[in-house]
Amino acid sequence: MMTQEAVTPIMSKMTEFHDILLVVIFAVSVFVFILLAYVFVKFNAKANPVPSKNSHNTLLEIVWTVVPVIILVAITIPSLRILYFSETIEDAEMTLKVTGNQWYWSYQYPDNGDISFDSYMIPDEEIGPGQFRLLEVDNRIVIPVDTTIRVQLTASDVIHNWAVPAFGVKLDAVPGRLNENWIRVKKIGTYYGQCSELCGVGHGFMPIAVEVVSKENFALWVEGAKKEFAEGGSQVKTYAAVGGN
Ligand SMILES: [Cu+2]
Repeated sequence: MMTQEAVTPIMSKMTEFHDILLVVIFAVSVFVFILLAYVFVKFNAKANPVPSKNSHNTLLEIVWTVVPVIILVAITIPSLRILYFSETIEDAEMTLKVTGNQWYWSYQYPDNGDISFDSYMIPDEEIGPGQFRLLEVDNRIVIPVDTTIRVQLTASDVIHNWAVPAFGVKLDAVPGRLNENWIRVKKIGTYYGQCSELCGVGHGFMPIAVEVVSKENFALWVEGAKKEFAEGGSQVKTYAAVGGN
């Protein structure tokens, strides 16, 4: 609810957790609202002309300290569980290396013939019908469906952040560091994300577009992309451009 449809195991867990938190937040808000309303009605100057002189109530103070602490600890446990889950990469079938640059992304496929390319946003004046403004790129990432992919992140200049909401990935790309995460996308489709670390004047103009295709079509794309990049040639890097639909 309210988040993009979850297409990876990490995002499924995050969405479940989000829906639980929503109930907790709602319950706390309603409780506080009822208390306030009670005070407004019962203790205003008209209804309660002689105010009480109490300034302490030990039991009440312990309760209003301990109960929030219990709630926070209860939230921490599932939260940390998801964090560890996202950082434990089991049996990755391939690696996607992502490098943030001012202001575009570079992608490398070390397990697929070491394909590498840059991915720039399509500027407004070149945007075509059906393309999302500020989200579409010249070279989309293409990855296979139902495949565990290790995502490695770094940057060449300043800190960027590779964030794709439907994948539940939002991780800093830091110069001199290699951060890791993993994805396993269960649904063929096109997914978008954006740089989510303020990285300079072009921060809002380095989107992420990911095309998730069947394993067969991915193999086809790899063959096409290898040739294109070897020839240092044209911008034919999306799956559709090498004969897909
Ligand atoms: Cu950036």
